[in-house]
Order: sequence, then structure tokens, then C-alpha cells
Amino acid sequence: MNTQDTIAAISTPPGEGGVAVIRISGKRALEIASKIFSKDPKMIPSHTASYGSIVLNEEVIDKVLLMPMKNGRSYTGEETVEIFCHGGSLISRKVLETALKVGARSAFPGEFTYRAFLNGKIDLAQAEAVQALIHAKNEKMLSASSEQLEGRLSKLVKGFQVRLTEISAILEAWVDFPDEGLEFEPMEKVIRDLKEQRDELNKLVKTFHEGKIFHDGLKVALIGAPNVGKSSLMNVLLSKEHAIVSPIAGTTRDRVEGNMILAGLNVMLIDTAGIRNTEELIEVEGIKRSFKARDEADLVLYILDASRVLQPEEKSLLETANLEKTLVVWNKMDEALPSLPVIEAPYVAKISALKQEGLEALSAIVESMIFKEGVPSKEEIVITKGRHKEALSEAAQALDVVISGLEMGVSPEFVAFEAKSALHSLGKILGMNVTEDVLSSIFNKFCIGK
Ligand SMILES: Nc1nc2c(ncn2[C@@H]2O[C@H](COP(=O)(O)OP(=O)(O)OP(=O)(O)O)[C@@H](O)[C@H]2O)c(=O)[nH]1
Ligand SMILES: [Mg+2]
Repeated sequence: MNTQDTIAAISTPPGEGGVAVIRISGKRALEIASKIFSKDPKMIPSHTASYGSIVLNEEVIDKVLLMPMKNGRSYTGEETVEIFCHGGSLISRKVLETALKVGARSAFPGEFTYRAFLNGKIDLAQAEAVQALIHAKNEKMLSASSEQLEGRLSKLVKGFQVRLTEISAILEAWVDFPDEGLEFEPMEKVIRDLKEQRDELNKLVKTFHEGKIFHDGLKVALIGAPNVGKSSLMNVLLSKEHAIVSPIAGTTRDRVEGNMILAGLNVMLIDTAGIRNTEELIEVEGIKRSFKARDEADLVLYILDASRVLQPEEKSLLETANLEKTLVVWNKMDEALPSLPVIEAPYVAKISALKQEGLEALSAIVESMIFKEGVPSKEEIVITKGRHKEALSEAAQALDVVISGLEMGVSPEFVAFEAKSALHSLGKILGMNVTEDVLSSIFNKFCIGK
């Protein structure tokens, strides 16, 4: 990928809309714009939109607003021109093509952001946040990625780097002047600092549990005997008649999926065939799938019918459940028996799918099951990328080796080497010492024009 070229792309989504934006970025952006615009863009003040025509070979292609961004004061850090044209897909394509005809090159996916990264406008963690922000489908992911884009994670990582660089220097000095030992700073203080850093890194690593859920969402399976109201609950949660509901036991035979937002998270609900002893071949296959859905789910809503006595099969099903991820839901509370058996499970809810009662409490319990240590606040930094988690754990592990090395008095060279390796791992988050492969795997996922 030649980074000297001036690149151009349509930055708005494909299809028809009110306005489309064509972005041109690179050393020759103004010159290229001057060849196709009715006014000289060099004369337009930076960051000011000017009305005019896109013209090529005397043919007026469109009436547009054009805005130059000069002296690198742009997203990419390069000279940039943005053209706001009419939003038809054909017209925006034509405007782009005029720019390509006079010397711009089509941008690759994510190439504008890649240049912003190369020009030091943003670091790699921030570039990843741009991508996450665009694709965020729930509030929590949006807030985590905008924090990251603002550079909060980067700042934290840089803080670790500063302190570790100091410690590294001390250890290096110790390598060079072993006789003088650690007189620059007492050994106890170095070890104490290192432990603090390691613990903070590990704390950050742990937030990946939440981050992954923000990013990937949750699979929630509705499990239970026939006729307890699984499909009814699914329909109520989705606010539509998605799965067939009937008083006949064994209505649902296949897995039925639906997507929704629950407790601020993307949830894929999976309705399943009611589990019972049966010889019926299709139902047997359906029940097999119910068990599979139960085992794969992040969370299981185990539905019981409060209007009738608990069946022996239901009790034994509960005995084999993974209770940490199971929420026992008494449904049909509107027709509940006078007394319900006590269920030995940490999470129990009572609802009526028919009357739509108890659903908020259900959502609150789901939230408490997912965020066992409380919902992360907006200010809290949450790791959402496996890549970051890996780099942070690597750094924490390297620090572990440094700490035990210092405590056991191993050779200073070895300890200094491990401290360097921790620094190296942290740098990867910001985009230092990462391979071309890592970079392209990140930027390839972007859309064209970003
Ligand atoms: N009274 C009352 N009836 C309910 C409630 N929820 C569901 N039902 C009724 O229970 C019957 C079975 O509901 P479904 O949602 O089809 O039950 P299911 O668990 O999906 O059943 P299968 O698909 O056969 O496994 C229907 O007649 C529903 O109207 C409730 O909260 N209260
Ligand atoms: Mg059903």
C-alpha cells in the first residue's frame, strides 16, 4: 500500500441518501480538487465549506459543497478535501470517478484511518475504537469504544510504560554496575512498584469478561418442560409473535432464535423444544437440540410452570443444570398454586408471560448474573479486544517473572530482559512493534471510506 498516493473514496454508506461525502486525502488533495471544482480550493479558508460545481471536461457533474482541511488539520493528518454532493449512488460514484480520473487513487478499506495511525493522529487502540464505534449495536459497547477512542486506555498504557521504563533503566544500570547493586532505588520499592503494576494490569485483563459481552452479546436459552410458556416468554421479550404458542404440549420442535436488547446488551434469545420423555422421532431430535442450546448458552432461563406441580423430570433436569448460569423462572404466576416448592438455586424469578409481569425484575437478575461485580460505570475502562487482553496478560506475566527473579536474586541480565519484554507487550496495544500482519488484520475489517 503506497502511503504517498492521494486517496479518495465515498465515506458515506452505499445506497441513496440526502447527501454523500467524498473524501480525498494526501499531498495532492487540494491540487486534485482544483482540477474538478469550479473554484480554486486553495483560496477557500481551511475548514470552510464553499458552494460550487464539480466539472470535468466542461460537463457539470453535480452542485456540491467542498471543504478543504489544510496543514494536516484533518482526520488523517494529511491535506484533505471533503465534497458533499447529492446522495444518489450513481451521482456520488461519478463525483468520485472525476477525482480518480485526475490523479487520486481509490482508497482501500480503512486506509484513511490507517493514515491517521501512521501520522500519529491516533494510536492503534484508538484506531480499533473507531471501528468498534461504527459497529456498536448497544449502548454499553458504544460507551466502551468512545472511551477508548478518547484515548483513556492509551493513556493508562502509557502510564504503565513510563513507570516501567524507569524501572527498566534501574535494572539496566544494575546490569552495568552490579557491584553498586540497586542503590538508585531500594530493591523493596522496586518490587513494591512492580507488584502494584502487575495487579493493575491483571485487573484490567479481568474487565475483558465484560468487554467481550459488550462486544459479542449474549446467548440466552429458554429451557423447560413442554407447555411451561417458553415461547410465550420469548414473544413477550421480543414484543412480537415470533414463535408459535399453543396449549398443546410439544408445540415447539425446533430451535427458534430472536435478537433483542436486554439489560443494555445484545441478546440472542433461543427458544427450544420442551424437554420430556418421548419416543416421537422428530421431538427426540428437537430435545437433543434443546440440550445443545442449553450447554452453549451464556445464560439459561429454566422455565417452570407455577400453575401445576413440579414433575420429577423437571427436578432431575435442575440437578444437572449449571446453576451459575441458570435463572430459574416461575412462569404463570397469575395462576400460581397456593404454595410453590423451594428451589435450591441462586437465581430465581417469578413472572407471568401472559400478563407481562415480573419482566423488569427478570432483566435485573440477568444483569446481576452477568456483571457479578456490578455493572461497570461509564468511567471504568473495559477491555473489549482479545488483542489487548493478550498483550496485557503477557505484560503481567513478564512482570511476575521480574518480581520473582528479584526476590530470588537471579542474574540482573535476566530480570532486565523480562522487564523489557513487558514493555514490548504494552507497546503492542498502541501499535508499536506490531507486525504488518497484525496491522492489516485490523484495518482490513474497516469499511471503504473510513
Ligand atoms: N395463565 C398463563 N398461561 C400462560 C402463561 N404463559 C404461557 N401460558 C400458556 O401456556 C400455554 C403454553 O405456552 P407456550 O408458550 O406454547 O409453552 P412452551 O413452553 O413454548 O411449550 P412447548 O413449545 O410445547 O414446549 C399456552 O396456552 C399459553 O397461552 C402465563 O404466564 N400465564
Ligand atoms: Mg414453545
